[in-house]
Amino acid sequence: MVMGETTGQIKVIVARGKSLVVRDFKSSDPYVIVKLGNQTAKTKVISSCLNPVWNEEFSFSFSDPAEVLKLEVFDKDLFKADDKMGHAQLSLQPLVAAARLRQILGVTTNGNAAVTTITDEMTLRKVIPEDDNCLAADSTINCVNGEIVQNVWLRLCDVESGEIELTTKLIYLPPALPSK
Ligand SMILES: [Ca+2]
Repeated sequence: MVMGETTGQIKVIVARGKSLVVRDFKSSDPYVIVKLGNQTAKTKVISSCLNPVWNEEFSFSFSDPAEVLKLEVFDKDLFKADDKMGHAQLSLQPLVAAARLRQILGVTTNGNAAVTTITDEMTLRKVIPEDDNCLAADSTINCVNGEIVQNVWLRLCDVESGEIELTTKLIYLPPALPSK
């Protein structure tokens, strides 16, 4: 951990898209804009593809409580404004909460060998699709080689079809706020 650090850091991997909508004649040229607070990142454009693979990684800083991660998908066009292909969002709080839990339990383990806690490879938490999230399927938060990782398929809103697969990884957890 970095001393004096007040914000956390996460890595967002935009993995791929599935069944995206047609915005040109037969296909689209999709790219994704990812936003967290006032930070913005953009994937490359993949030409003529409705099931694109990006596998691009971005880092964002965040504080606790974390802002909501927002995604917008567009079809790149050369001679007119890019067309919308839907949007989605993901709450980072389950990832942050899982990391906090691991931190707390990790500290306990050091002083008490009898307590069985989190191993290097296990599922910490499951997040299920609900009305107030964009999940297309159950999402798990896992501890993988000591890193807290969430894999998720997000269903795009305001569009006929399309899903985006993301992986979020916690790089650095901000200090917990003092309790009031
Ligand atoms: Ca296009």
